[in-house]
Amino acid sequence: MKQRKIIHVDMDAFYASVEQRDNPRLRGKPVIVGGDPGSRGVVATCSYEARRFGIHSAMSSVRAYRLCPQAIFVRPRFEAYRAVSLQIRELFHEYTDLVEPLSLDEAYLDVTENKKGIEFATGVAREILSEISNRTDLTASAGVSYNKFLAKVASDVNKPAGLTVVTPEQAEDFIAELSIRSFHGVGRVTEKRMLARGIASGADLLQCSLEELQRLFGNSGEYFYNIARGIDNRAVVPNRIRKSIGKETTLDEDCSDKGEMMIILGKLAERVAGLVQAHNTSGQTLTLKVRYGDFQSVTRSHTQAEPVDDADTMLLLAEKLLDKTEAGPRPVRLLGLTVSNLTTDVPFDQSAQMELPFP
Ligand code: DCP
Ligand code: MG
Repeated sequence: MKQRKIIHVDMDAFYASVEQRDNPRLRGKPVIVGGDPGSRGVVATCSYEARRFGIHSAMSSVRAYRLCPQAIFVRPRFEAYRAVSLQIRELFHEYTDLVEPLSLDEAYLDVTENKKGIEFATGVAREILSEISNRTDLTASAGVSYNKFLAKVASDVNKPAGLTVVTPEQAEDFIAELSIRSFHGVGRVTEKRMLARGIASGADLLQCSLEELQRLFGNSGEYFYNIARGIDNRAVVPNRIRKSIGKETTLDEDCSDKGEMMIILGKLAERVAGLVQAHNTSGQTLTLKVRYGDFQSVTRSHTQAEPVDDADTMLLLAEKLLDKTEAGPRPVRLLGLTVSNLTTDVPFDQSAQMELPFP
C-alpha cells in the first residue's frame, strides 16, 4: 500500500476559546464552559488559564469552583460552536474530500492526494492552521503522520497552536515514549488494567504478545498490538451529510378530503419531528410534496428564520402549504413532508437506515 498522508486537526480549548473570542472581558481569564457550580453541572471545557488550576473537561463544576473560585462560568452556546465547525469543515474540503469529523472541533484528513497538489502533508497542515486562525480568529493544533493513530496523538503534543509531525523513521521512538494514557482508545478502565500489568508506556506495550493483549482486552487486543508497532490501516471515512429529513406515504386510495389529508399529514409530522429530534437538529425549511391521482407531483416550501423541530409547528405549516396546492379538487395519491436547511450536520447512520416504514 502506498504510504498515506494523514492530518488530525483539533481546535484548542474549543468552546472556551470561542467564548473568549466573542467576549473580550473573558480573555486572559480562567473561563469554564458548562453547568454552574450551583447546579450539579459539569465542565464541558475550560480555558488554558483555568487548566493551570487543575480544572479539566467532565469535572464537576462544584469541584472546579473549589479549585478556582475566581473562574468565570459561562453556559455553552452551541450555535456559535456549530458555526465555527462548519467554517473549518468547509476549509478542510478545499484540500480534500476525505474528511472525517470526530466532533465539532476535530477531524481526520487524508491528504495523500490533495486538491491543491501540495507535495508535503506538513505544508498542507501549516496552511490549514494559518487559515483557521485567519478565518475564525481561533487556534487549532495538528498532527501529521502516515496513519490516524499517530496523527491523532501527535496533534496533542504541542497544544495550543502546535504542529507535530511523526515520520515513519520517528514512529518507533515516538510510540515508545508515549504514556499509555495518551493512546487514543485507552479509557480509564483500560488504563487501569494496563497499569496493573505493568504497561505504562508504548515501550511496555511493545513487549506484550498478541495473545496476552487479546486475553486482556478481547477484540481491542489486536488494535493495541498493532499501534504499538505503528500499524494502523484504518481509512479516513468521510461522513456523508444529510441535506434533509423527510417521510412520504402513498395513500391506500386516492383522497379528495382535506380533513383526511390533514390526519395523514399529522402522522407524517409526528414521524418527521421524531426523526429530526432524534438527530438533535432542526430545520428552517419545510416542504410538502403532493402527488395527484394522475401521478403529477408538486412541492410547496416554506422557509423561516426560526428553525422547526416539533410536530405541531410542522403541521401548522403543512396546512398552509396544502392550501397552495390543488389538493381536494384534484384527488391525491401521495403526501410527503421534508425538513431541510438543517441547522446541524446530520450524518447518514445505521439508526437512520434501520428505520421502519411509515406508518
Ligand atoms: N467537550 C465536552 N465534554 C467533554 C469533552 C469535550 O462538552 N467531556 C466539548 C468541549 C470542548 C470540545 O468538546 O471544547 C472539544 O473537545 P476537546 O477534547 O478537543 O477539548 P478542547 O478543544 O476544549 O481542548 P483541547 O485544547 O485540549 O483540545
Ligand atoms: Mg480540542
